[in-house]
Amino acid sequence: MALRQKIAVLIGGVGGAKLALGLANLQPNPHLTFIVNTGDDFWHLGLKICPDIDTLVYTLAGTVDPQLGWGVADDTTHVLDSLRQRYAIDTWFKLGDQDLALHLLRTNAMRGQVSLTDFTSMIARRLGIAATILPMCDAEMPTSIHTREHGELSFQDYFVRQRWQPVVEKIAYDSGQAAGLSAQVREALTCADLVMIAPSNPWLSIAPILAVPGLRELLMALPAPKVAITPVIGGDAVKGPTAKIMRELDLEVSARTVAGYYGGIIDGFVDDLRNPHFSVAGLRTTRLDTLMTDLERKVALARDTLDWVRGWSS
Ligand code: FO1
Repeated sequence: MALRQKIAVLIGGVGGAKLALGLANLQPNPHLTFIVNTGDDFWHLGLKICPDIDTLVYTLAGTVDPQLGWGVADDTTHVLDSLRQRYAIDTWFKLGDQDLALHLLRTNAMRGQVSLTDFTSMIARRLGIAATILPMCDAEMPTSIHTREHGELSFQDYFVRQRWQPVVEKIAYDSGQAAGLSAQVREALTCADLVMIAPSNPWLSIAPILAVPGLRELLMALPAPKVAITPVIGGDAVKGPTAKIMRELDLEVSARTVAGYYGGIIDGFVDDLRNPHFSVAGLRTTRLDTLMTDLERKVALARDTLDWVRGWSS
């Protein structure tokens, strides 16, 4: 492997950001590129909101709200309060004042034809983030959720407004108007010594990335090892609707199901110590502690995963 290892990570929001922090604190530090889900991006109150990108940016900049896992720590809500109290606007989507600053800047930049890729790189540099953060693509590819109770819902309507309670019947990944892979995503994947799939929700966070035209095919053709980490621990997800969605889609809630879902893409799967053993022909598996409750455990999971993959070539 190269002296300074190049790692590309497919990643969603809160769950994936924990692994990102572990990777970012490794010594010696690898060259990291995060390819981030934008299927949950939306326009709200005239602003372009990119929750997963922002969660990663705030996490790596050290400013994320530690309780929520998204938004800025100790943020105020003067703008939102004013919208609600003075103008009777339904403020179902919580936007703190410092967070709003980023949405204002991004909306302004995009109106000026700056791409989301360029804007995100500029913000990451400004906030002193060493890693490269790339949106999965520059075109809008909104994920929509078909529910039993309300029919088709936009992602944030389902996730935040309805608190992911409606029963999911189908998830649709839009690739209609996507321009395809950006040059930056293509280069990051092509040059990577290792590709990782973070323990993010496979159906809500990783599948939209895999739906970017050309990305799945590129991944499958890469010679570099590709490894996913389980988001399912002990028959449940640490946080969020992963297990609930699996049940609603009639899938067994297990790491094996997730490994099968990534079949044809990954060579290795990091399962959790607490899960029952399984084996899949042609897939390397290991079992580690994937519950990233503090920084030490985040770094340990990142380090142990890299050590495991390094062992493949010896
Ligand atoms: N999640 C919530 O559950 N409620 C919110 O009001 C909310 C606001 C919000 C604002 C900015 C941001 O970057 C993220 C925000 N999130 C909120 C989290 C986010 O919408 C979801 O976790 C992701 O979209 C799923 O990955």
